Amino acid sequence: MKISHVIVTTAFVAASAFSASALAGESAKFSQLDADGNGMISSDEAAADPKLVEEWSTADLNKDGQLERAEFSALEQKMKSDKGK
Ligand SMILES: [Ca+2]
Repeated sequence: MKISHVIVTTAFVAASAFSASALAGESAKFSQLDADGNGMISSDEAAADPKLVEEWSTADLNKDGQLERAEFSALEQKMKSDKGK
């Protein structure tokens, strides 16, 4: 019981560290686009990046008109995998 708890906690910490470093990799571009620094890229801010405008409708996963970090990160992953084709 106690050991499995430690394993779960360790796995969670490892997963968090992984996603944090993945986010750090994306953050430069994200921060650059997030002109007002509110942690979201609005469609106005996205206009600075033609590629992002092109992908906007697929990138805005929850259709709230803003890209949060997770959505931006998912887009970067998608663009990377598209390139590999
Ligand atoms: Ca959104």
